[in-house]
Amino acid sequence: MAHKAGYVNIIGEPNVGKSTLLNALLGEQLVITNPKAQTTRHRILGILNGDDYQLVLSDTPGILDPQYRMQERMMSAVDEALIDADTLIVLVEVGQKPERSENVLRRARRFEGPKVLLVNKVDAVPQEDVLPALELWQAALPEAKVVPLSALHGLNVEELKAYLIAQLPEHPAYFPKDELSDRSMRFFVSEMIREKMLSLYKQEIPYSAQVVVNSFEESEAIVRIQADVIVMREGQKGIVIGEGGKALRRLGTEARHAIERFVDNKVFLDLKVKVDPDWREDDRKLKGYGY
Ligand SMILES: Nc1nc2c(ncn2[C@@H]2O[C@H](COP(=O)(O)OP(=O)(O)OP(=O)(O)O)[C@@H](O)[C@H]2O)c(=O)[nH]1
Ligand SMILES: [Mg+2]
Repeated sequence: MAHKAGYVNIIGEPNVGKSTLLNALLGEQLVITNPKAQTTRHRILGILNGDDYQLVLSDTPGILDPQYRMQERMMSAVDEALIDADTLIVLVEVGQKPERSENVLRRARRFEGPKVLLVNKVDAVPQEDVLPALELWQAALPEAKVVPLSALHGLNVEELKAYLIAQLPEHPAYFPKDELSDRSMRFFVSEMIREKMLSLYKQEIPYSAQVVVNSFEESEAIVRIQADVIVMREGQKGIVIGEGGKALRRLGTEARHAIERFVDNKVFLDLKVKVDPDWREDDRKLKGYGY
């Protein structure tokens, strides 16, 4: 049987459910999701392997007008995903207005291959609101196949997966067939810590923070991890640590539980908080952090 493989890349505004969709298609909680916007900062591959196919899915950061260097790097990651896509998924959420989504539509129109526009979160609105939304988006991007979706509750996810696999081009596998992602365990650990920061801290703290895993030592009985949380100001460091270290302990405990589920082992997590005022603007540092 001929082998099929291709890239299917997901783009959209922040918070529309791109990462939730990637996880749903993979059937695994691979990438972090969160009700706060700008959860995803990198292009992350999730690879779905079958005997005769390999579907390489890309999650990307939500499209925005960049305000600082890190956000510029995030938008470069989006634009890279438009270059190698065999099929483009444009994800929008029901209620979103096409006329306010020019940043997304402009990129979608430029892409020359097949496009699927998914209207997500249809579980969250009355059923009679869905059809008008589909019609609006079909008019905005006439060449796209427009489909309603609930990435969270699985509506149309299996159908979408079957469609994406069916239209893959004949091609050898791009990655070893036992790989689930292009990213390392250390990367996913840092993401899980960052996701807990999004949940636990208000306002600018999560957006000013970077997490770096310095060591990851796995033995049969336990995984020992040391990670730094890097923030931009002393005041933020104080908030992350909290009174008597309470907030940092809570972050450590919640992150540890998430990491334990991910690695399926006991975890010892040592978290340190550091200040680096310009990490979001400094090209060399951003590069070091994988942006
Ligand atoms: N009701 C409902 N909520 C959803 C659905 N899909 C995603 N969500 C929620 O929407 C929020 C954002 O989801 P994410 O997957 O993190 O969104 P994203 O597009 O990756 O966001 P960024 O990475 O910040 O750009 C989370 O709270 C999800 O649980 C859906 O189908 N229905
Ligand atoms: Mg995301």
